[in-house]
Amino acid sequence: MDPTIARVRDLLHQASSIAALTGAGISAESGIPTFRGPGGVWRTYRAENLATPEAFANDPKLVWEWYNFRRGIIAGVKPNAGHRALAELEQRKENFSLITQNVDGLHDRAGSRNLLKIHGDIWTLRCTVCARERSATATPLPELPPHCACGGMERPGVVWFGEGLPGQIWIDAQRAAQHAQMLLVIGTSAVVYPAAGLAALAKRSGAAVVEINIAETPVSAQADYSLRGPAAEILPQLVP
Ligand code: BJW
Ligand code: ZN
Repeated sequence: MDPTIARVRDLLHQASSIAALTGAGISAESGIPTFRGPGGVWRTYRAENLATPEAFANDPKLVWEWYNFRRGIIAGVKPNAGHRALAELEQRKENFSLITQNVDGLHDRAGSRNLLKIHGDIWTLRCTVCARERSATATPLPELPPHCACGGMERPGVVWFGEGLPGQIWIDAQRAAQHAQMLLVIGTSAVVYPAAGLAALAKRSGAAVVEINIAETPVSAQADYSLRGPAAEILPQLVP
C-alpha cells in the first residue's frame, strides 16, 4: 500500500470526530459525468448556465430537460466502493458527518444516514407557487415541466447559483467541519462557494485536511495530505 494512504488510514482510525465533504467526483466511477470535467457539457450548455434561477425563468422546459436527462443517468447506475466505504465509516465512528454537494442520492443508496445534502436532492420537486415539496422518482418524468396539485409549476429541489443553501443543513455542515479532527475532501473541484470554504474552516479549527481527488484543486495547497487517485479505489483502502 502507498505509505501516505497507510498513514491517513491510521490517523482516520485514531480520530474520534470525522467529517467528509463529497462532490461529483465520488459518483464519477458510478458513471455520472462531473460538472467541470470531460462529459461536463450537456448539448452545448455548461452547468453554470443551466443551474440558475434565471435560466429556469427564461426556459423552464430546457432546464427540466437537463434534469430529466440526468435523472435518467442516475436511475441507471449504482453506488460504488467509495460511497460504500463512507457508509461503512459512519457505522464504525460515533461522530461522523457526511456533507455532500451531490444531489444524486447515491450516498443514501449506499447506506449513509447522517447525511447533510447542502445542494438539495434531484429526486425532490418543489412547487414554485405554494412551495410544497414531493418526492418523484419516475424517469422520465411524465410531464415537463411537472406541476403541483395546486396547478403551479414545479422546479427541481436543488440549490442553484445565487440561491442560499438550506439554512439548518448549512449550519450543521459548518459545525461538523469545525468540530472534526479530520476532514476528508473527496472528488470536488472546490470552486463553488460556500461549500469550498469548508476545508479552510476545518483547517482553522485544527482539523487535518485530507484531499482525495484525481487532480489538483484549490484545496490541495491547504491539505495536510493529498491522495491522488479515484475515490472508489482510495476510500476502500482507508476503511478496510
Ligand atoms: C474525481 C474523480 C474520481 C473526477 N475520484 N475525484 C465569486 C466568488 C466566490 C463566490 C461566488 C462568486 N460569484 C458567485 C459566487 C457564489 C456562487 C459560486 O460559488 N460561484 C463560483 C462558481 C464562482 N455560489 C452560489 O451561488 C451558492 N450560493 C450562495 O453563495 O448563496 C449566498 C448568496 C445568495 C445570493 C446572492 C449571493 C450569495 C450556491 C451554489 C449552488 C451550486 N449548485 C450546483 C448545482 C446543484 C444542482 C445540480 O446538481 O444541478 O451544485 S452547481 C454544481 O457545482 C453542483 C455541484 O454540487 C457544485 C460543485 O461541483 P463539484 O461537485 O465540485 O463537481 P466538479 O465537476 O466541479 O468537480 C469534480 C471533481 O472531481 C474534480 O476536481 C475532478 O478532478 C474530481 N474527480 N473523477 C476522485 N474518480
Ligand atoms: Zn403548489
